[in-house]
Amino acid sequence: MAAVGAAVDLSVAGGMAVVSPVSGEAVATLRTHTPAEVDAAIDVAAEAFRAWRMVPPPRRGELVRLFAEELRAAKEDLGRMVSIEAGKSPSEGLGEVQEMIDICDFAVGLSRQLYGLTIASERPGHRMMETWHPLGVVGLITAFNFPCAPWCWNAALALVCGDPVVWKPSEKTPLTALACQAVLDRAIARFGSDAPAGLSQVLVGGPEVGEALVDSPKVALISATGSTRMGRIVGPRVAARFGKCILELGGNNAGIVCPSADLDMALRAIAFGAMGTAGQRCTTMRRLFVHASVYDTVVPALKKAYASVTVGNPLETDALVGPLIDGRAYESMGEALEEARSLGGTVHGGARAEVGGASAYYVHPALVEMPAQEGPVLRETFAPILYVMKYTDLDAAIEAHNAVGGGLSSSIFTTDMREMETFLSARGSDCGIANVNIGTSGAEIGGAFGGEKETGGGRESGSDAWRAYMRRATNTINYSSALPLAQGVVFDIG
Ligand code: UN1
Repeated sequence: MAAVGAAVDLSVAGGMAVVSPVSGEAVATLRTHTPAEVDAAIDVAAEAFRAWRMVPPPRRGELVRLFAEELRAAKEDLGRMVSIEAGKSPSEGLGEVQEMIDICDFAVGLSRQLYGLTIASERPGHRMMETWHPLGVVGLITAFNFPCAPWCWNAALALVCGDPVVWKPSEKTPLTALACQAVLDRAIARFGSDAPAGLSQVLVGGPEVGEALVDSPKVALISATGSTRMGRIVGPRVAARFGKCILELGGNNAGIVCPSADLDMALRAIAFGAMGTAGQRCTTMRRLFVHASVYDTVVPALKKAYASVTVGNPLETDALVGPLIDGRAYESMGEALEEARSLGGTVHGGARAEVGGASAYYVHPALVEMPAQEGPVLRETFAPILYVMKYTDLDAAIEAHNAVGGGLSSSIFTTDMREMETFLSARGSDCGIANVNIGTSGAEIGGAFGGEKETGGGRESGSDAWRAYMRRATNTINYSSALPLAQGVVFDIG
């Protein structure tokens, strides 16, 4: 399994440059894997599957338990790597590694709970049961903003389910991926020889590597995290070969602040949800509907929070807001704000912050009061922009809340039980995550993570997400001595 990772030379001229958003400067150059190496990696994984599927699941869980131990030991280093490559604050970098540890702990327990049902048969002397078998090679495609946790949400489950993994990380964050693989290799070395070569591999390269995984009939499941644009390409291509897919795509997430809300609690949650990770989470809060009766309290308080938030270098400070990933992200933010202004929006904040050099892009988060939900409010812009709108009727606010793509995460702030239950009901939030009195981001791994709209409904991590990494067989066993009726057919069995 180390063979492919070890083929990466960290100082190859003409290779793929890895730029840290913290400084805007290159921190490494990697040789990318050739198409032949990508094919070879998939072949090795397919071979590994034949062996790994026969290792008893609790034993497979033991590997993930050892991996969690290694992750605990490497937590500081990995967290710092996340800060260097993705520009996250130290606490967010460490938080991401903690999510990896959490899903490993979850998966260890799961390795003893891959239950199937026993089903009452309508036929006398028959028993039916459901068996869950390993699925095959899992291809993972991940995004820059969470450079390690989503890989682990998938990999920990895939490994206990009996599936090898081949990972294509974002071109922007391959070093974190190689570091994760190195940590897993330590666990594999301790585990023993029943871990086949090729159980986990990292492939460094551009879209062509992802395409090779997507199109390979040897890859049973593609689990991809990224933009809806990427999902629209991946989904149909995997479907065309009848492969399985988990898509974890964008979110245009919103909160609703009701008249009875605990405003202190709401403001803290909104500030963190909208500004944390510089708005570069799929769970970032991007829209806010505030009841007219509290609008003039909430919006000035938010303006104050926005004006005072610290924007800074994540390697030197614990500022809540670090850099945008690159110049393109900065441009998209500017375009969205310009469009909002042209539609009558009032923009507070949003200017470039004087941190880092000319090629680093730090911004002050933007709060935008909008007269209506239109233009950029309907889109996910991967930057810290929160659009605020006033409402008077909760049903209308819920309608507006649901009138966008995404459908990933949502929050209501209320102490009124009717409002809360309405938001959580069938006519409430249409998102995969519907929260009460907490923000949209920070989902725990215990809940299946994913959205319900413009995401393919994919779910990874907790709950019963493991089923996607396995195949189900229904077995019928006839233990009766009565011969089945086979009208008109004569059997001669001597
Ligand atoms: C993402 O933004 O891609 O809920 C994932 C959260 C994190 C996961 C976000 N646990 O914000």
